[in-house]
Amino acid sequence: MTELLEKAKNALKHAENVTALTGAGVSAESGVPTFRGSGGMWKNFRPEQLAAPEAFKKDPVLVWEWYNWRRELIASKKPNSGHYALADMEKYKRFTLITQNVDGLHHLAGGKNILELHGSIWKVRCTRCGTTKIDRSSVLTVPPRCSKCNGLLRPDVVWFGESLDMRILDKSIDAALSADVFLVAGTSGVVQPAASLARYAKGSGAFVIEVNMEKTPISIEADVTLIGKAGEILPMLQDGWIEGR
Ligand code: BJW
Ligand code: ZN
Repeated sequence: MTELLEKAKNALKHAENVTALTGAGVSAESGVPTFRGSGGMWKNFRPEQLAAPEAFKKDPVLVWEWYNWRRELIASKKPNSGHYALADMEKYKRFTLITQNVDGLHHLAGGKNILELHGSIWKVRCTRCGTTKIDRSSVLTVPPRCSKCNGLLRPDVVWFGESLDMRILDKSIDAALSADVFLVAGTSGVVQPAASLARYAKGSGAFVIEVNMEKTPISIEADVTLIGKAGEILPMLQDGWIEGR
């Protein structure tokens, strides 16, 4: 582990351009449940059953109840040392943070150049007129309606089978392709197209560092996989980019 950690720190030290991709594991130590694994269930529903347009069409109240539960839970959580370590990188490197997380905790930690690949749980979008707005109230009347056209509002997040925002995806691909170091933390690496970004980065010559509690499909691409908690390992890597300033 020490040798791998030193290798990763050395790559960060010499990098000019760093891109990170984060997933739910980075927020796990803040108390936000991950999607897959033991903590991912809500009232016997798997996230895949609710984070889907078909589920919303069939039962918008049920889907909104799940989102309300998550909004309330996330509102009570704070960024952890992993979020803060990543926010610190912006001071030293050309840095892009791509996150699959919708919780907003990277912003709360002070991060600025953030691409929210799967949207934000704090934004709502009208299914009729398309208006989007930020709504941080922890409990919305279920199901909420648009103040302009009375259409049904939905969370402004990306569900399974839906296209990602192409501007954000294009910027993410550019950031992956231009990175000297691509740092992947806390993602199971099973959801596309996010999971392919490490491969794009690797293909264009980046040194790929993975931080996770276990090996994932991304480990094949990774030059170094550091097994452990993001909230512990990311601050350890911090010396690498600070030394390289
Ligand atoms: C720790 C830790 C600690 C724990 N420290 N680590 C190509 C092949 C096959 C399928 C597809 C494909 N292209 C597209 C698809 C279909 C689909 C897909 O990927 N399916 C696969 C699951 C098979 N993708 C899509 O539908 C995407 N759309 C798309 O591509 O559009 C074009 C298209 C349309 C139609 C057909 C084909 C293409 C959209 C995907 C949207 C994902 N949405 C969600 C919900 C967001 C909203 C919400 O939050 O409510 O995004 S699903 C959920 O998974 C969420 C997450 O962002 C995403 C990824 O999860 P993540 O972050 O990796 O979390 P976990 O829980 O999986 O993993 C946590 C990890 O942390 C674990 O590894 C732990 O070990 C680790 N960990 N504690 C460090 N302390
Ligand atoms: Zn509307």
